[in-house]
Amino acid sequence: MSNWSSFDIEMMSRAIMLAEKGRYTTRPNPCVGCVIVDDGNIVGEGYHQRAGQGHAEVNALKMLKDKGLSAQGTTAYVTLEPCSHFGRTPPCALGLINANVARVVVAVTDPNPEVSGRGIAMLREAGIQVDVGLLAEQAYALNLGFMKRMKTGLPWVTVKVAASLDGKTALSNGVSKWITGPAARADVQKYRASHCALLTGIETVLIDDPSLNVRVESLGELTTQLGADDIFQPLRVVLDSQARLTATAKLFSISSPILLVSACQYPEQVKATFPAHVSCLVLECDPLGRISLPALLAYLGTTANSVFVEAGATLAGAFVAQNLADDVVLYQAPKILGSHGRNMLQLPDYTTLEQTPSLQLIDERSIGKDKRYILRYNKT
Ligand code: AOF
Ligand code: ZN
Repeated sequence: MSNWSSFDIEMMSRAIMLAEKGRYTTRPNPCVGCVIVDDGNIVGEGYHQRAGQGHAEVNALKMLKDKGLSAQGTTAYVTLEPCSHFGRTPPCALGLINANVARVVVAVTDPNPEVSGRGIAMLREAGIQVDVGLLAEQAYALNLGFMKRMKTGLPWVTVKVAASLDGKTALSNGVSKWITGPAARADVQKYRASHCALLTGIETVLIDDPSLNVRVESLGELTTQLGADDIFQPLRVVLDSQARLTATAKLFSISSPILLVSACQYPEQVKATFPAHVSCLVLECDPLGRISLPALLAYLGTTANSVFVEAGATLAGAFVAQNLADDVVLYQAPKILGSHGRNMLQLPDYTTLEQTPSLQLIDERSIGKDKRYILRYNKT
């Protein structure tokens, strides 16, 4: 359908706004919002808060029920196709059918192979009018990671870089603290909090000894909105091809899960000192002895919608050079570190402009005294 009324647009915008509230808590499920309208009035609304809990439609229908209202003859606006499968919860399509909803407006179809059009078919078979495609682009953008993983089995990859105006991350002698300011660093915490997995390399762990967790106190108003218990700690992934890491790393002192990926087994006596929240995975290497990033992403894609790469120039550059990044988030500080400073990305020597990565600027803004650019790869 293409002739949407301004009322339809207003209702779906509201459903998208509701879906957005689940951004930090629904993973690996998608963010979904639902608004139920009776005769031009919103009578129920809801969003999916957590995997395992009620879907958006169920929460919206519950609001009606709590008010003692019937959903008979109503219109439901849903940002994602209602599910058709018995997962952790029963099918939402069935819930809408049983509630006698008259019309369902869907923003985007659900690429989950368990659903993928069947929710819409179920509704139509039950005689419900279903209109699809309203504000599809915005609704799709709510769940880039979920959508990509459902379609390809791979997570959405965002590579973070913090650099100077001249694209350097450190002086030639390695001095790097702090290139960007506190506001940019707090912004990074929000990125961490919204991702399923954080990825770094052994060099960064050995040199910087990061915790690589979400620091709740840095999330500002988000914590009051969510409650500290709702803050999700992503899986921390370290690429350590030669199995060099030992249990003294600061990373280990925080109890959220860690995955160490190497090309050979860790020595048994070292492994024995790893705490229980650490697991190890051996993956194949490329001819240069680097862990295969496609194999890594295929593995992470079994559970993670999104991966946030916070690594040095070699690993971050490898994602870019191998065309495996979806977004680059670049924090740029108003500093100049000089031509001998360290490059932000280690990349091949391109000889034609056609070989260089093709990026589109999605967003550009000031964060404190720094700039943040979100660049998206144009994939063919
Ligand atoms: C909907 N409404 O609000 C959401 C949907 O494990 P479950 O039972 O929670 O099912 C998860 C799947 O359901 C998820 O992969 C996606 O296909 C769909 N999510 N569907 O109708 C919702 N969150
Ligand atoms: Zn559902």
